[in-house]
Amino acid sequence: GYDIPYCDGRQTIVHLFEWKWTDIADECERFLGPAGFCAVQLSPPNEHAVIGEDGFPWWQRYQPVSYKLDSRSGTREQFIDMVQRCNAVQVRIIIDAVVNHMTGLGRSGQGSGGSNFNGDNLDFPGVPFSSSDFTPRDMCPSENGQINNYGNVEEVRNCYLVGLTDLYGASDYVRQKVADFFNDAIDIGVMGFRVDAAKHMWPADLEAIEGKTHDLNTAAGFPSGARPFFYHEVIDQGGEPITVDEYFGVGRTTEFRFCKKIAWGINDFGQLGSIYDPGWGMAPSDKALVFVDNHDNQRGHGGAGDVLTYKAGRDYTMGVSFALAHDYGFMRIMSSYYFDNTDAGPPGSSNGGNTDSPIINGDGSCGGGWVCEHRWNAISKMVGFRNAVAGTNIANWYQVGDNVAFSRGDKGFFAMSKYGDFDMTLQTGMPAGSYCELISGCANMVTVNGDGTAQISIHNYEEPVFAICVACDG
Ligand code: QV4
Ligand code: CA
Repeated sequence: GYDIPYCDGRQTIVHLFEWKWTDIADECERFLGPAGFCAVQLSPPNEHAVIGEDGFPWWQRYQPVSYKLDSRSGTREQFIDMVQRCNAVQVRIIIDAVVNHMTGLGRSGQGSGGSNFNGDNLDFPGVPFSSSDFTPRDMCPSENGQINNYGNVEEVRNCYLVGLTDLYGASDYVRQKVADFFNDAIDIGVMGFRVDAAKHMWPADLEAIEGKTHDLNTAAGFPSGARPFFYHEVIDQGGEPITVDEYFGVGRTTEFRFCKKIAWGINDFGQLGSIYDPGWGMAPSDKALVFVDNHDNQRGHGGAGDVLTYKAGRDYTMGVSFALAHDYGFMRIMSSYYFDNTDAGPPGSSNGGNTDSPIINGDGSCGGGWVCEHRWNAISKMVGFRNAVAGTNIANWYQVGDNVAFSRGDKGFFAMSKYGDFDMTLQTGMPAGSYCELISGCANMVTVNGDGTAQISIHNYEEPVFAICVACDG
């Protein structure tokens, strides 16, 4: 199926939002491989509009001009080199695939790869796409051709999303062009795709496109017959006719309710016990792609509201740590750059639209405008914890007031205390032994007794998180 990542048991994707390919290749080698990450989700790698009049915003990359691998993040050659270098250290590459639409109406000129285009004329010679490749106007029921009413399925899928020229996914030519784009990436060695705006595409069109894709490249280390990994951006918070389950046949879906659940749970630990809420229509674990925040909802775009971000650093550390300790869904971590202006592109971009590289400080943190949440101490350690406990379920649940703890089968034990002040003997479910507490870097050694109990202590206000596991010592 399309819902299985091929990561040798590694359990976490990191979205290196707006990073350059050369920097991602370096990051795979110097950090992501050793830390046990499964994959990197890229910003859209294909040619996009260049929108200087709005200061080269991040969202220009969601306005495709062609499927040439030539974007603000780098050239085709740089892309290929990144894929190869990351694959070599077991870190896979996932593309953010924008295939519901091309640029907005009113946009024209030259894309990031030098192709000419004219949005108003539905003319994208770099593919090429022309007017017959866009959804016929009479298939869109709204008066102005735009999506205004999310209660009307035809409108959501056949009209223009915020003025973006909508591709006609029922057309065999369009399907083939998209599949060619996917296959080019697969043949280079990419593992998977985040399908942008999938809610605005018909599941049958996605099924047809995915059916045309190649198996993953065995020369890149994938098993023979392995299908690409797909997760679909479907913002379903209940209350609309389009629901995540319509997409389970074509892969996983993004589970935006998880973001809210985590935010509410960190606010009130009493709610942490029902993070996965099937009664609310949340995707089952093996269909859910989960995250605490993403590039949209961290800045007030799609799915925003009640979301933790790097701006609430301590709460964010708790939210991501808890999410990584939990057994629900396949996890993606957001890695951001600092922003106040929600349109702002990456560091350096206001000056001509290019991107500055992150600076890696001596203590492992990032500088140069990059937040690098994936390098935060507790978060990166919990990535190792999640790998070590993969395949186990939550057991030995304890939650009283502002403290929570649980085991993952008999392989690991996690605890969190909101104000960093906790001392208690708890059942860990783990074999007797002496364990290194991960977040403290083994400064705290923990003894699990013959009956599985252990003294659990947390005395750290900034990182009020505790984790031990069988297969992650040292
Ligand atoms: C403007 C007007 C429109 C007008 C149009 C006319 O607002 O009313 O019709 O001009 O040309 C940008 C601008 C937007 C502009 C549009 C078209 O913000 O004002 O329209 O471009 O030029 C990102 C940003 C959008 C941005 C888009 C394209 O979030 O603001 O639009 O990129 O540059 C829903 C969807 C969900 C979506 C979410 C944001 O269900 O699928 O909205 N999320 C994904 C991505 C997201 C991206 C897109 C989809 C589009 O995660 O980052 O939108 O690819 O919830
Ligand atoms: Ca559409």
